[in-house]
Amino acid sequence: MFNPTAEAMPLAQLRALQLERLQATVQRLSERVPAYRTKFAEVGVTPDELKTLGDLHRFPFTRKSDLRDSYPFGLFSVPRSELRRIHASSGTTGKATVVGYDRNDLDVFAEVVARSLYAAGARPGMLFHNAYGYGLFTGGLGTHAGGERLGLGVVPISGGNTDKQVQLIEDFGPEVIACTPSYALVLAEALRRRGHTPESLSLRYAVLGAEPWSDTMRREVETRLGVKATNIYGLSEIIGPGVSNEDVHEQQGSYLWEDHFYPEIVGPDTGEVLPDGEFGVLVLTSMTRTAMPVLRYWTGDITRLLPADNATGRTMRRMDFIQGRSDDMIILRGVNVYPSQIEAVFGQFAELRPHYQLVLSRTGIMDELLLKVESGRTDGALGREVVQRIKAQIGVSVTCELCEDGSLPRSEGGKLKRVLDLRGAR
Ligand code: DLL
Repeated sequence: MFNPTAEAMPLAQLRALQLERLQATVQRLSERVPAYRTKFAEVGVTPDELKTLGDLHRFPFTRKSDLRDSYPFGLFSVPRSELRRIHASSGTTGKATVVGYDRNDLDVFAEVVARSLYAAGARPGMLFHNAYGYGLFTGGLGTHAGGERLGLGVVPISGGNTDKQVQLIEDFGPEVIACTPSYALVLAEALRRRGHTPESLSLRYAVLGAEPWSDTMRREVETRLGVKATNIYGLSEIIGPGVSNEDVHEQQGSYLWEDHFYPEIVGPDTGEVLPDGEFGVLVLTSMTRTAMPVLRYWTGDITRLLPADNATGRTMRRMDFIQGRSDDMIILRGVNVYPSQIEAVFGQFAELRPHYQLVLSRTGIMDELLLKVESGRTDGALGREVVQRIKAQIGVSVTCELCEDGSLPRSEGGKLKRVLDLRGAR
């Protein structure tokens, strides 16, 4: 379901459409959502000041705290009777953030997920093993509806219950699987234990996201499951999964569905818009949502925008892997480090597995970072080499503990937390 009218729209036409849709969104928010009216008044901006795309930076960001402050329905711009679905994320602190969808929003959601799955290699008629969690989390139901829209046969297995997942993969023979990358590795291990080889499995395409991962992890999943894996990105505040997806033939950045979501990259400290190609915080505006449009949402996710690649025919920009979240950034004795940078370095060692954990602790005033990583070899020489390479390539001193296979936490079907911060827990 490659949609050339949208995905390969001439650039000038795309920019004109974005401006028109952004103007309508800003107008709608100003008319219907008091919290936005107040925010606009606070910075002294009015909807008619959005005359070009370059004017967007004058408008305020929306942050997670804005959603919390408006709990539960304060940012909705339709009456409650028009809602057709609600999702929420529990978050680690405080109240859940709640998002609402009307009929139009569910239609947009299914459309962008269908596009994503198509880009990932799925084709009508294939079976789709959907192991994202069903429930208040947007992953399961979101990819489900998109799969149906594309014409896939969806198996709504949800997350967890690994034995059953293995059984259904054996019995049904799905071509497409979707889950978190960390759970894909758990499934791969379980399938191997059942005597399967990557070649014996029916799976061909894996659509992985909802948590940070990297090319290192991609190679692992592809080899172990015998699939082509692509990166699906999204967040509930903007819609859920399906904000962007890589093209399976290219695997170099996820195409942002720019006719629905307007991306900006801003400096984490300054909030200034940065040019394409530079790393910063991804800020997204939903341009076609009606129940709950969100303006300039500060995702906290660090990435960069890449130009579209004409080989696929698309004109929309791509985004790189998420390097980390601005709030996950570890400042270790003055050096900023993201978990993905460390993963990229130890991924260069064939003896190390993709199962790892980062433990932050504090002795006196010194922060310490311990990398625990599974390995077939647990001798000191290998550990020392890892430490040296991290120092040489990232510039931080860490300690490294090589752990036995299977000893570190695994995904139970949802997002896996890799950073354990013990600094506050003395
Ligand atoms: O995780 C939506 C989703 C479901 C995306 C299934 C992909 C697949 P939230 O629970 O609201 O929504 O969490 C959003 O998860 O801000 C990122 O920090 C992280 N995230 C999502 N996709 C990726 C990805 C869903 N591909 C938050 N790479 C986002 C890295 C991701 N991080």
